[in-house]
Amino acid sequence: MQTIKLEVKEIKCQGCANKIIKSVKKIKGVKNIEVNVEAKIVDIEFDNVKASIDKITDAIGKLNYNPVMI
Ligand SMILES: [Cu+2]
Repeated sequence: MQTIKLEVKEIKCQGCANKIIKSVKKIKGVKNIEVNVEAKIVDIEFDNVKASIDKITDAIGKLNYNPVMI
């Protein structure tokens, strides 16, 4: 299991958070995702055999957000 922390500056409200959560949860191997709207930080726990950082950042990128690893 691996965890990553992403900063997504475009997160403005809970709606943004919900969109990201919904999309990332669809990726196989993602165990948990938490979005802090105020801090614009996304924490994700995932199985690095089934999922990958690329898959996760791609999924968020497709929603027109720009995730940056921190
Ligand atoms: Cu929003």
